[in-house]
Amino acid sequence: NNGAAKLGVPGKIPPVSYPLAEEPNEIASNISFHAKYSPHFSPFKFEPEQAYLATAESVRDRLIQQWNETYLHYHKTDPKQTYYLSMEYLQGRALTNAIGNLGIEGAYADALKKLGNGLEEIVEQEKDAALGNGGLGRLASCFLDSMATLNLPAWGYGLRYRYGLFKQRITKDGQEEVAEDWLEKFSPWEIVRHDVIFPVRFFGHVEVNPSGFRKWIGGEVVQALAYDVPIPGYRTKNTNSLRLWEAKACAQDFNLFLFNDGQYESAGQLHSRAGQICAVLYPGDATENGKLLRLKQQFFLCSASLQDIIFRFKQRKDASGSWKWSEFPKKVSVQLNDTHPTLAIPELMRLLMDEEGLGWDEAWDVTTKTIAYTNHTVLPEALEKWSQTVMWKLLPRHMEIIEEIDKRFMAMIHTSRTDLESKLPSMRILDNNPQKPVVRMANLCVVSSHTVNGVAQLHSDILKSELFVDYVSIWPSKFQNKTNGITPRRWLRFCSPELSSIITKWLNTDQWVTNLDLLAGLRKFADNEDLQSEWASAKMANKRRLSQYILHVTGATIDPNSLFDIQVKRIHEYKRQLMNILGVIYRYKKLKEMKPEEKRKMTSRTVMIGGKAFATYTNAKLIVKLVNDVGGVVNTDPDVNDYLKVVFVPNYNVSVAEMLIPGSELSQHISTAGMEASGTSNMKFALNGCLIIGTLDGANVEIREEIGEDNFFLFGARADEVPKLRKDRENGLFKPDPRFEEAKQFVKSGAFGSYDYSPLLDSLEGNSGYGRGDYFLVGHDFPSYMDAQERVDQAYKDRKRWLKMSIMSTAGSGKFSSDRTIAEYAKEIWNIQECNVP
Ligand code: HBZ
Repeated sequence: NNGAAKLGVPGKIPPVSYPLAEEPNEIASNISFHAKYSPHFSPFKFEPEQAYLATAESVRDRLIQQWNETYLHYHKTDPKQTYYLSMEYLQGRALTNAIGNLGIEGAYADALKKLGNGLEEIVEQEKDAALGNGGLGRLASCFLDSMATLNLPAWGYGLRYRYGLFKQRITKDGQEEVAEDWLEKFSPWEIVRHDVIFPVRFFGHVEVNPSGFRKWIGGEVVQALAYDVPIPGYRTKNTNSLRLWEAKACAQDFNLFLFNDGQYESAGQLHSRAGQICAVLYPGDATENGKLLRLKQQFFLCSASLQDIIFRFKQRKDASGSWKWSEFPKKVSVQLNDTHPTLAIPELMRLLMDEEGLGWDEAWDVTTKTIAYTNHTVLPEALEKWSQTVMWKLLPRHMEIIEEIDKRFMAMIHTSRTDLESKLPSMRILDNNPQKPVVRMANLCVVSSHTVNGVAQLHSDILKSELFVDYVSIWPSKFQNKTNGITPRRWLRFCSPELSSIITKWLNTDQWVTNLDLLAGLRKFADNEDLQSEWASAKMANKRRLSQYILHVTGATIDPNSLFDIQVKRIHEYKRQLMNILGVIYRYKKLKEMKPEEKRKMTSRTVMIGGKAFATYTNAKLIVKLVNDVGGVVNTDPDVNDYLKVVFVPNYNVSVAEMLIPGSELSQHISTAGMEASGTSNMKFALNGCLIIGTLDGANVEIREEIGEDNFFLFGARADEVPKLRKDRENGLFKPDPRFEEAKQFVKSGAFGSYDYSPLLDSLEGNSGYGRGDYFLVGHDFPSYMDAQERVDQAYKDRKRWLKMSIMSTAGSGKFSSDRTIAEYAKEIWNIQECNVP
């Protein structure tokens, strides 16, 4: 282990002169240089694919320079640093973001033109890095962007999955999942650090020596190898790192004897087992094997990251040339992105006690002052619980530590909070139910973290009043809210350059890109006809671009003059895509019944729905199938085609979002109140001047407050009404709206084919139980949803009013910058300051 190299501290490399190109001719020659001397294809080819890689490598040179300066500066100044631990990052593409943040898009576009290529075409060559599922993963990526932009010494840690989120294909049977090989043709954005490698153990047993010292030994050991991805800030030198771990076996794990004996599979068994760890994002965990693999992934991330963090802490010695462990929380803060990296808690305890020789109290003090936890869900089925049996097998020493934490927590309750004794069964970390003993990861996080936060005000309130209510009385100041945010760079400045220039022109500054509150300055122009007409043409340009894209990927022709109504997010029953499509079905039926003169009064709509369903989530997949089938019928029905089109947008991902959101006019955020922790696409749509139809759920509540209730199409039950509505339904008190019945009946009649949709339709019937009895209250909210849609149609007919509402949405979006969110984390949880690279 070469410490200096591990830190990336320059000094060993002899001075080198490699001028970074500044003007288009030099850049063009630099790109050609990469095409020639770091070739990835046969020579003499310079097609878009090669041009992309050469361009990316040329941009990467600049990032590496800033990156090295950042490393060195952090090393010298030794500030307190935050480490964001997340099993997921949804980075999307990097090229536009990198040149945009560096402020060299013009020069690169000109350079590429000289080489006969268009920048737009080149950036399309890049595959999305989709190392995440949805909102939680994309949030982590937005946070990285803001941490670098705010010059915060903060790093991300994650896993380098070989196959990220699957590619969604739509066939006649609905969704099909295909492995997505984002590394197939090499990623220019990752740099392997062959010198940054740590051992990670699994299985084995705990050995106790005569003095009572405990040590975890045996089992199997794999190596965690670091791959670093540069994270440039916007117009700043600070370039942080996203460190992704890959699992590797050692050469000595390859059994040459067996291989030479012809037993090829046995010979490479350890290599193939190591390879499984980072093979896929979220391996199916329906089987015992799947569960074990997912737990291995989680521990692998935690152990490698903490070893690296401790190594760095020890490198940055104080003046006396050593370190004090009590200083650790003053130099290190660790944020857990949901419970997925919870094992960081017992692993930090183990490293401090068994490897560094600290006693329990000292180790516990360091751990609890270091770790903070973000919760992203209150859905009971999404709260992680790990089988104690599996944990004892895979991580015996960690289970000892978890038992001890649990024991000490109980002792504390018995001695100082006897009033909570009756609550202990649900507050404990261990659930020792003999049928199925489990570890409750969220409870472990709450007990062991100095801070616990929710991701929107309503969600944080629910955490305090329901999920974690009993802990609040012990540690009232432990609980905070940190309303999510999105990066305005990717989600406005780069994805909608047209609208961005208009904003810059009217605000007379481009400072809004890093100070999003300045958008409020647009309010006073919301009625201005000139702004409105510029706004409308930027929107129209984006709608045209989107129409071309839809034609390209689905073959559907859509009219850019129709209202573009979009719902894109993971498919889940609580997000209620089913309510959306039933509304469309009702609309279609009515259109078919109308006389031509009645039809002509209707607002013409294009409804786009997109999102991936988890591979084993049957009802979610049925929703995908239904939307596609409805599209198939509606889009080929000449009776309605001037008024309605329904498109399922395949393979929704970050890049597709960058195309859809700027072209949207109405977006749907219609989850059952209390179930969507925050939502973040709602913020992206509002920022792009798209109006929201939505429930009072998650961040919708705050968005509506910021942009004004007149600019938000609200409907549906409030979170506090939901429990009673479910009860009422059980008691037979629910009376369905005729429109709801008519829509369901129309599906049953076979209007969209003979496919068996009964599991979906049945989920809306009955009166009890989860997944039955319309748990998500689609029936209850349907009439107010349809009324809100009626208000949308009316509002769209008044062009001036609509444009004003659209401008007001953008103007009111300042709060939802992830810069604001991250500044709050830095000040109120991490206690870190900016560390500007000179
Ligand atoms: O996190 C989402 C919430 O549903 C959404 O409301 C919120 O805005 C967002 C960011 O805070 N949660 C997820 O995206 N969750 C997951 O993707 C997930 C992944 C693996 C799991 C469980 C959940 O095991």
